Formats: sequence, C-alpha cells, structure tokens
Amino acid sequence: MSTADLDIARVEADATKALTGASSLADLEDAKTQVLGKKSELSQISQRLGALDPEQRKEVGQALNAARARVEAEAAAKRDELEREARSRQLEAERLDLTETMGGPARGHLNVVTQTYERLEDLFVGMGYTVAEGPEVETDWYNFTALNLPVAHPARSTQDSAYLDLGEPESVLLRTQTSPVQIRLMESQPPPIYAIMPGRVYRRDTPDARHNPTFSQIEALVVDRGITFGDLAGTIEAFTNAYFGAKMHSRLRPYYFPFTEPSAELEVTCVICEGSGCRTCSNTGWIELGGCGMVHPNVFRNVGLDPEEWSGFAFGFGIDRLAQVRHGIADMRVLFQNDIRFIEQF
Ligand code: 2NL
Repeated sequence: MSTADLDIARVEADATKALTGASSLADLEDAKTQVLGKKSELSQISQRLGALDPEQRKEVGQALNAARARVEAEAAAKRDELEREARSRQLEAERLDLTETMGGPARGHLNVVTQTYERLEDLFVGMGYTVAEGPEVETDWYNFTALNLPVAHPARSTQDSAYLDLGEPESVLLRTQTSPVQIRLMESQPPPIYAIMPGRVYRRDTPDARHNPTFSQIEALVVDRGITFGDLAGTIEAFTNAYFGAKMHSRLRPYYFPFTEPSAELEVTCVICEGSGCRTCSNTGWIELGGCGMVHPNVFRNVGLDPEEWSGFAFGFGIDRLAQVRHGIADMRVLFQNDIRFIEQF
C-alpha cells in the first residue's frame, strides 16, 4: 500500500467532511470547488500520477477515480438535500391557505326595542290580528275628540302635548298615543276588526327611570258583534303567556279612561320575583304594564258605528316599557342612550 493510497483515503475523508458541512447551496458550491476543482488535493494527486511507474499509476489511478466518483456522488446527494430544504422553506414562507376566511366586517343587530316590536307583531299576527299604521302628526280630532276626551282633559294641555305651529292654535300635534290609528281604521273599513297599531308617540314628559318624551306604544283593537269583557281578559292572558311565558299571568283592576267603559289597569306577574313580592313590584307581585277596556259608545258614534250593534275592546301599553319589564332594565333611559355596551347585550 503506497503513501498515495493513504493520502487518497485522507483526502476523500476531508472532502466528504467539507461537503456534508455545507449549510447552503452557495456553501456547497464553494466546498465543491475546494474539494473537486483544479486546485483541489484530488486534482493535485492526479497531476502527480505521471511520475509513478505504470503498475502503481494504474492502481493509484483507479483508487483516485473511485474516490473522486464517491466525492462527486456525495456532492450531488448533498445538493439534493439542500435543494429540498430550500424548497420546503420557500413553500412554508409562501404558504397560501385557500380555506382561510377573513370573517368580514362585524355585523350589528336590531335594537332591543325594535326586536320587541317584531316579537309583538309576530305574536299578534299569529293570533289573527292585522298590523295598522298611521301618521305621527295628528289633528286634535283624531288624537283627542274622537276618543271621547273632554275639552278640558289635562292630556290636551300644552304642558302634556307637543302642538305644531300649524293651522288653528292647538289643532295639530305629535300624537300622544296610537289610538288615532284605531279611529282611522274604524273610519276606513267596516267591522269585524282585529288589529294592532305599534308606533312612536310623543309626550312632554321629563325623562326619568320610567318615562321618556318619545316612546313606542302598541294598542290592540277588536270590534265585532257580541264582544265581552271576558274576551278582553282572555286575550290579555293569552298574550301574557305567549310573550312572557306560561308562568306569567295578568290581572285587571278598575281604572278610568275616557275612551273605554268599563276601563281597567293591566298588570302582569312581576318578572323579578315571579309574584312573591320584591322591591321592583313594591311587594305586590305585580307590575303595571298598561290599560284596557271596552270601547266607549261615544267612540263608536264618532266613527259612525252603532254601539247597539257593535262592541269591542282595546288595550295599550308601552313597547319600551315592555322591553324594560321583560329584560329587567332598571332605568328606561339606557334604551335611548345608544351605549354600545348596553346595546350589545340583546
Ligand atoms: C295605556 C292605555 C289604552 C286604549 C288604550 C282605545 C282606543 C280606541 C278606543 C278605546 Cl279607538 N280605547 N285604546 C284603551 C285603553 C287603554 O292604553 O296605558 N297605554 C299606554
């Protein structure tokens, strides 16, 4: 075994080490030039072959070619490996996930009062009622006179109602209730009538926990033959069960409204204590929601209906108030302040 052989083994080992140590394709190119190029140790040994005798030249030459072939194979393998690594790094960096979605802009939702409108409409439509609408600017006739409100009634005062500077003084106003829509309905179509009128009404109230100058009201009107107070009470109980749940009940207590006779105040089981008595219901177990009664004969006469032939009932309550009671909202004013932290809860 010649010293040249030993040299070849050492040179091959060094070359292999230099190649496998390359950490990038550029590194590998440098290492290849260094271990396989013209100035490499392998090339230098080749150049010295001519000085050997033929026997030795053949032997060393073969060993040298074999070593160079292995080093070249090692370089090619290393190149493959580095290329694979570079490709997967690039793929990872440029990864495009076609299943990824952007979500889009956040969507809002209807205000809790609007949601209450819609639930009420759904509920009454489900009971066979139609939904009627009318103007928010009304005449004294539709808002008061036709409803049997005497001329001296306090609701007519400029302290309670918002009159417009239009026509005769105190003849046009922002409606203080939705009842004028009921008058218009009775004028425009013959009975039977089973209808609700939701809408905005206006009163010159100072805002507090239970009042706001602008609020929403819903009234129901039934006009048919042989309608009784029992129909009224049953309808209100059915509504209470449907809207609040089967555990909730209604009760009617004598009251006075000029447009109904007899009239009653409408109360439902306290949602907070479910009737056992608490601070919210002043220990009565009941919460006042609105009013109701049998349509006054004068109201029928005012729209040209014969009170001997037709009878009916009406009831009304505040929609904001209903939302307040149902959701246990302590102060009604938050319904109109549009604080996003409140609005988002519904
Ligand atoms: C309440 C009470 C009520 C009516 C509204 C009415 C309408 C006509 C005839 C007779 Cl056309 N009555 N509406 C009757 C009783 C009570 O509302 O506290 N609302 C907030």
